[in-house]
Amino acid sequence: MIVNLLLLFLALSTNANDEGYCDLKTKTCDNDFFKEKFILYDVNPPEGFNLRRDVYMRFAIMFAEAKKNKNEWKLVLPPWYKLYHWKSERKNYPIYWSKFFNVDSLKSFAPVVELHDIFTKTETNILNIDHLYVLQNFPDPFENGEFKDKWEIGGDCDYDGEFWGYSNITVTEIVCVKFQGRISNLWDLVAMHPSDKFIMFAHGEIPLHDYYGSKTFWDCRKSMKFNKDLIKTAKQFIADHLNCKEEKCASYISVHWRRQDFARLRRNDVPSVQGTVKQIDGFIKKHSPNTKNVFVASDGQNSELTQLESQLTSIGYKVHFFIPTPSQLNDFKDGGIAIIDQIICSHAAYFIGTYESTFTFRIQEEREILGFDSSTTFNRLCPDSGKCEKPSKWRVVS
Ligand SMILES: Nc1nc2c(ncn2[C@@H]2O[C@H](COP(=O)(O)OP(=O)(O)OP(=O)(O)O)[C@@H](O)[C@H]2O)c(=O)[nH]1
Ligand SMILES: *[C@@H]1O[C@H](CO)[C@@H](O)[C@H](O)[C@H]1NC(C)=O
Ligand SMILES: [Mg+2]
Repeated sequence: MIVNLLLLFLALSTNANDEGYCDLKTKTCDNDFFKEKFILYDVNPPEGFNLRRDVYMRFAIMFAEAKKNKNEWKLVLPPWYKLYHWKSERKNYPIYWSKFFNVDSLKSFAPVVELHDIFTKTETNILNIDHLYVLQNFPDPFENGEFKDKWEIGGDCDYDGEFWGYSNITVTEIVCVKFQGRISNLWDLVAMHPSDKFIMFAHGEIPLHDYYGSKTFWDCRKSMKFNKDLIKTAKQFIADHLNCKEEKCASYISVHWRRQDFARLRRNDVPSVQGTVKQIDGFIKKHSPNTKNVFVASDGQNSELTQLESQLTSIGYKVHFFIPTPSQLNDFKDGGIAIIDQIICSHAAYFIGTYESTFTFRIQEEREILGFDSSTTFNRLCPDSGKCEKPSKWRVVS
């Protein structure tokens, strides 16, 4: 009874003041947790880190917009777990967002919390999700030739994730939902069970941005600042090896040379080693003839990287790679090393990317935010032969 009265009081006091009266003034309100509500999401297991960053933005924008209408739901940041490309992680423990991002900066844009923050607040040893909505595509997205926003409950589905390896996350009810269109329509699903406290969406990659490339999109993107240690390490590398202490460097060009699955499966989009050398040389001669330093970010194998390096060196360039020490790798993880590569690429005088790689897209956005001229950013490696479409330009909006 006393507890109920307390809850009532808390509910009234929040209504009276949406700044969180209780939390700020009395500090006795750790019990705030009783009235908070949380939405978790997960992404199709095989998706990579950089698409997941875009999925985050869709959810973060959905929550930031809703917060303006005093929405009480918080977004739980899904830990990074068993990512396909992160091969050096032997133990597949979940990695929290603070390892890669500045979570305070994320919070300045949207009401987000790390999963461990809600773990420490539950009273039992179980985190129970009231409804887990498993999103699925419609078999035919075009009805009468038209793509329309819609959703429909029903059909068969399974949750194909693993709750980030936590066996103490449980679910009361799984709901299968065919869904297409804008992410803000997920609020209709949320509204079906207003007394839920924890809900979750699986296949969070299915809903789309309400407005891709809008000012809000870029505000969100700007809030995705990296973890400070990653920035520091990248800047130290740029200062030590690439002779630059500015934000916009003139002393090197950068290349994102995506290999692995791209080199195997996308021969029409990515060049051979020789083709890469020829294009980098041609690009520098045309745009920046005095540049000697070439920074290469790549997921390529050592043998390919050595070939690329020796061929570029033989025609007079100095090639740089960020090669982590074992302790840096252990500390930053594969994901952190990839971010360091991205930061170093972002500050270069010119950037040449890989066609349709989300890793490249994230670098291009970073450069837009830094204020580089778009012509220095939206350049791509072409296949050795055949057509080579120009990359799309997504310009920053302020
Ligand atoms: N360190 C480093 N890792 C890279 C590099 N390029 C790719 N990777 C790794 O491979 C992953 C790339 O996968 P995604 O994030 O899916 O990006 P993508 O595969 O280029 O793009 P899509 O699959 O088309 O979405 C990264 O998260 C890295 O782990 C690179 O230049 N440096
Ligand atoms: C679930 O397990 C993890 C690790 O085993 C633990 O850190 C976390 O606090 C647990 N969650 C809850 C709600 O007790
Ligand atoms: Mg990928």
